[in-house]
Amino acid sequence: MWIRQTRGWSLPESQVTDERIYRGRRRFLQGGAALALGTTLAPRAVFGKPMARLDPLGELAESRFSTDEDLNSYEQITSYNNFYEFGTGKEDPAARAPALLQTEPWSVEISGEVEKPGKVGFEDLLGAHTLEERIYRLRCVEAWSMVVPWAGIPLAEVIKRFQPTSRAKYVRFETLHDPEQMPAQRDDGGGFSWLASLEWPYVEGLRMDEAMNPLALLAVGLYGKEMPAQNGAPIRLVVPWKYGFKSIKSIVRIHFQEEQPVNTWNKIAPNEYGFYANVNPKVDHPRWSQARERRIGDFFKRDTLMFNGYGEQIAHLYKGMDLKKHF
Ligand SMILES: Nc1nc2c(c(=O)[nH]1)N[C@H]1C(S)=C(S)[C@@H](COP(=O)(O)O)O[C@H]1N2
Ligand SMILES: [Mo]
Repeated sequence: MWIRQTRGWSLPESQVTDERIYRGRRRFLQGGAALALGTTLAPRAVFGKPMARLDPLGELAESRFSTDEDLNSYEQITSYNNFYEFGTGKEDPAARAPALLQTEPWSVEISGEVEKPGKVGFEDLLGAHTLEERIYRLRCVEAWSMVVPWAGIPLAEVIKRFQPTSRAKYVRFETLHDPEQMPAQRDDGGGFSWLASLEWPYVEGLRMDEAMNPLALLAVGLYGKEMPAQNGAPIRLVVPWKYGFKSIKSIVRIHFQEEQPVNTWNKIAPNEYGFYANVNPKVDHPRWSQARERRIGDFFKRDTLMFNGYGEQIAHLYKGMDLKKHF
């Protein structure tokens, strides 16, 4: 698949990448050396596709937005997923997506209120930008969380290239719709009957100023490698101050429009999932509390932070808004 550069801290295929080694490697490289790390550890199999088969991304720029909290392991991040196109179980995406999802070739359609609409190949979409590492907290609306070292490009930079018009007030994103690749989109819901009744594709949206905030990321990898299928290969959104369902996977369309988009979960259950979906410990889900969360791998729960801890960067976007109403 696409490889930008293979300098920096890219590793031999056989290098295992768990949290400890990944951190160690980053420190090591900051010290100036770049090669000759041990290769004696066996590659870690991640269900369908061993991570060793995913290409390294090359050098990534560091970001001031990264947290220094402990990372979740590669295995945790790639084996406990929500990607309903492949089933509703947390293990379903890892078990099914790597074999089914075809990410090559891939293109993204830019449409609606933009000066430069058109179909853009994946490599062209990325071509001009420097990949950054962004270590973000991810807080699912189901009250679990992880810390993930994403690799990607700021959404704002991509949006600017296509020159939205003054009528572009919102951005709508769509996931691939292909029942051959995504079992839940088949007539029988791929064995999950209630999924058959959903309207595909999965849709998400952001207000334009949210999309232009520097925290919003188009991610193409994690742990320094290409995006695993189950995490939304080859390109997905990451909006760290919002519940995980806003971070739409495997994007094939970015559409600019004047009206607020209707996002998939809002359509399914409008009283449970709003458009904004900002992480907010004070606004409970109708069926459970959002005050606390379980970090995957932890035994004890921890307090959930307002805006998932990103208020300094984004709280101003919601000044004067009633966050209980615009949940
Ligand atoms: N297309 C699509 N995108 C999706 C989902 C989905 O089911 N389909 N699930 C969302 C939810 S609920 C969460 S919590 C995150 C999970 O991302 P991860 O599996 O990479 O941790 O993806 C989001 N993006
Ligand atoms: Mo989620």
